[in-house]
Amino acid sequence: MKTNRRNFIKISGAGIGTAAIGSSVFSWANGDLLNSAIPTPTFTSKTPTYCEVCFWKCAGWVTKDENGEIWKLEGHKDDPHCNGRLCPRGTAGVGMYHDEDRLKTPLIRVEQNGKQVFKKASWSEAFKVIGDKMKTIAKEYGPDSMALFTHGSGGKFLGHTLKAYGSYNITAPSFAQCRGPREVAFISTFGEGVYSPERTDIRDTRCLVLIGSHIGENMHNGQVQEMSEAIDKGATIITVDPRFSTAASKSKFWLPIKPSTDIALLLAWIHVIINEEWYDKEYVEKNTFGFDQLKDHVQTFTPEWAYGITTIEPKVIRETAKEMANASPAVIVHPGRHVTWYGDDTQRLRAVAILNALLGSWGRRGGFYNPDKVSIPDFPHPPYPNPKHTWKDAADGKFDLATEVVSNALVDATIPNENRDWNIKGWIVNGTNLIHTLPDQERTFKAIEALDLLVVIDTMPMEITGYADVVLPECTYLERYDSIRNSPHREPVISLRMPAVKPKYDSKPDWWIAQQLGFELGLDEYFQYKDIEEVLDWQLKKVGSSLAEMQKIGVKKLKREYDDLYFLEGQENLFNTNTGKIELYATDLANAGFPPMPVYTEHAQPQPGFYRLNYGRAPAHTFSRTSNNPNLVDIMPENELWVNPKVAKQWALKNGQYVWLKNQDEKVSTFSIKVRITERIRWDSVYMAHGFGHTQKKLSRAFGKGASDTELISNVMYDPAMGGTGMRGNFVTILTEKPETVEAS
Ligand SMILES: Nc1nc2c(c(=O)[nH]1)N[C@H]1C(S)=C(S)[C@@H](COP(=O)(O)OP(=O)(O)OC[C@H]3O[C@@H](n4cnc5c(=O)[nH]c(N)nc54)[C@H](O)[C@@H]3O)O[C@H]1N2
Ligand SMILES: Nc1nc2c(c(=O)[nH]1)N[C@H]1C(S)=C(S)[C@@H](COP(=O)(O)OP(=O)(O)OC[C@H]3O[C@@H](n4cnc5c(=O)[nH]c(N)nc54)[C@H](O)[C@@H]3O)O[C@H]1N2
Ligand code: SF4
Ligand SMILES: [Mo]
Repeated sequence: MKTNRRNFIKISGAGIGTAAIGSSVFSWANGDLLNSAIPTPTFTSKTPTYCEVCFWKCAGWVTKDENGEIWKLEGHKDDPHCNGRLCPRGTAGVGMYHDEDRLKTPLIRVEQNGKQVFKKASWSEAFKVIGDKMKTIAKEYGPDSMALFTHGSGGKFLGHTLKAYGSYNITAPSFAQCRGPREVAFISTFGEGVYSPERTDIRDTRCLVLIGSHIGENMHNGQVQEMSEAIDKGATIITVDPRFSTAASKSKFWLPIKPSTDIALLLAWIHVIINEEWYDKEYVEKNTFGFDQLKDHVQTFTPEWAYGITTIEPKVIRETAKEMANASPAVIVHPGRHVTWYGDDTQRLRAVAILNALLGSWGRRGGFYNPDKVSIPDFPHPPYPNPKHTWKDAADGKFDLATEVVSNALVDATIPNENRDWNIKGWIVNGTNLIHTLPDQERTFKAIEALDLLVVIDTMPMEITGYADVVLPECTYLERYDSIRNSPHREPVISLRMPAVKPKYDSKPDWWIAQQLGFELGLDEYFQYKDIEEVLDWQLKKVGSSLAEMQKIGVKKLKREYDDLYFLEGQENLFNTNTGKIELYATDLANAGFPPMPVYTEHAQPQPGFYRLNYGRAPAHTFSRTSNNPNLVDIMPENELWVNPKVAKQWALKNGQYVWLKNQDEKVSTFSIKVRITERIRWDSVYMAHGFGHTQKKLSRAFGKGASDTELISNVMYDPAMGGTGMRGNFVTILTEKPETVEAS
């Protein structure tokens, strides 16, 4: 289906809420300043930071007024992640600091009159409980029976403590619940991953193909800005999404694909581009391995074949393939980010990688650039002990191609299994609300049940803190130093976060928590520094700066060592794959027993009366972490259920009515969700933003607001290659009457 701006205006005019935010998203990226109406106070001081509201990590400044109160947060103009502009969530980051529901002191679980309660504790009491338990675990089961789940900046410090203690079971949900399949697929194809920020050269692209990626609702800052810039410069946007997303509204082509059938579309595009000889012949000849096998492989995957599967007309498939070819090599078939959908995600992302290879976009301007980063040396410490077990020992040879630790495999390794002599016995959970983050909550609860020790480090009382033996309150990013941000970009760049204000209550930074826990465990030799300033200054001096300099400038760009942002004409390219070429035929997948070229698998479709549960991002929120933020609650207090008018009619639903949902496994949503009737969703699916439906009563603004998608994701489609948790194979039916729900915690 072709769209243009006029018919978007019509649609968004008829819609509500998100549609309005949707269009403002891009005007924000075009440079409208959010804070322009605020008068400047008489005296201000500025300290550098980088944002922790999401993982794009934009660098910025914290400005304080004459009373030393935080007055505003703004973007750092030298920072390529943000180009001087924070997104609305980033501007509202100060709400994390002000939130009166914050964790205030360490808490220890105790029994009182036969009931388990949290007792306020001092830090030394809390460390004593944790240290004693960790020493017992090390003695009885081995130190590799401890695991660390961590998401966010402080993970490096705690990871160091865990490795010094003797465990490498350190995992972030951003691999197996998020970008893992694309990293594995791109490493298989090009010998390198996509990384974060993505190495997509969007600002100079002439054609951007978004498959699911809903940039604009997915508010990763620099990426939204570059897409806006590309549109202004006349780039074609092609969006493949069963839902009319904000990105779809900016697109020349919107392909409302039948959910779960993308691989068929990708194979048909590959078929057309090869058979019409629209690929970059010289590039393919010179750089790739396996072209002939690929050509044979796709012969039957015609647009007519794909039409029957995807519902996308053959003419549209050919026309969009031609658009891509016309733009080549300045074309990006975007790899997406949260790509754990249907369990065959590595296969889908391989098809995406192959398409980019055929169009010659890898290593080319307007395609994928070669990023560079500053490597920050570790502060000197003795070597870490070698652990006897890692998660792989519990995975029975599964997920062989995983390039990072698989969170869900650590959960499995925690659930006792009589065929295994090694189980995980203790978790430290830092900055990840596993109850909302991992699908199949029953499994998460089963693992938590089996633990001897659960330590949770968070800024807020979240669902996961309710299950902890010990809760440690971290101070917010505005109150602390952290590790140097050295993410890869077009130019190597570093950024400093330092405290703008003193930690509120009895909260402490992760670097301090990690060091004190190290002392408690007798690992003093690994922590031979007075404080973090000593470590940062030492590290910064190694890379040509200093703490004093970074405190003043916040962001420092360094020179690229080589002129290799793009491939040079006439240059021989060597890729880090088995063949040294871009592998259209993936030898590592073949060696591990997986299909070396992408295959389409048919997935289950909803039964009558059920709808596929689709979910995604809301521009004003980040996962479950901002739903209590006083500044953001005002913009979006709850999520809504997008329902097609045809479905609404069948169920006699009205706009604004509250309903409950029940999935294929009889899981019922704890809370109700408000119906939003809209043409923007297909009739076979319903849609909601992730991150709502909090059951933690201590979240005074977020408790009971909206519904949780995670509660309804009990069917997980595991990616056999790398352990990713496909979450989109769940179906829900609508309950208009209040069911007997579980009592919330
Ligand atoms: N505001 C905001 N922005 C964020 C975040 C946030 O929390 N808040 N989180 C960040 C993070 S960590 C990530 S990983 C990214 C995630 O953002 P993306 O990687 O862009 O999004 P996905 O979750 O993969 O995709 C969601 C889109 O996929 C569509 N979709 C559903 N099923 C199918 C299908 O079968 N085929 C196709 N083609 N499309 C389908 C949905 O309709 C929806 O529009 O967002 C980042 N940006
Ligand atoms: N059902 C479902 N599951 C998903 C997704 C989905 O869309 N739907 N998305 C997946 C994706 S793409 C990702 S990347 C993951 C994200 O998963 P998570 O990162 O686990 O996401 P959040 O739910 O925001 O949990 C973050 C936790 O960190 C805490 N926190 C915030 N700031 C700080 C801090 O400075 N220090 C500490 N110690 N804690 C802090 C918050 O209070 C919150 O408890 O979730 C994945 N899981
Ligand atoms: S994109 Fe927004 S929320 Fe994310 S780091 Fe940047 S300013 Fe913060
Ligand atoms: Mo993510």
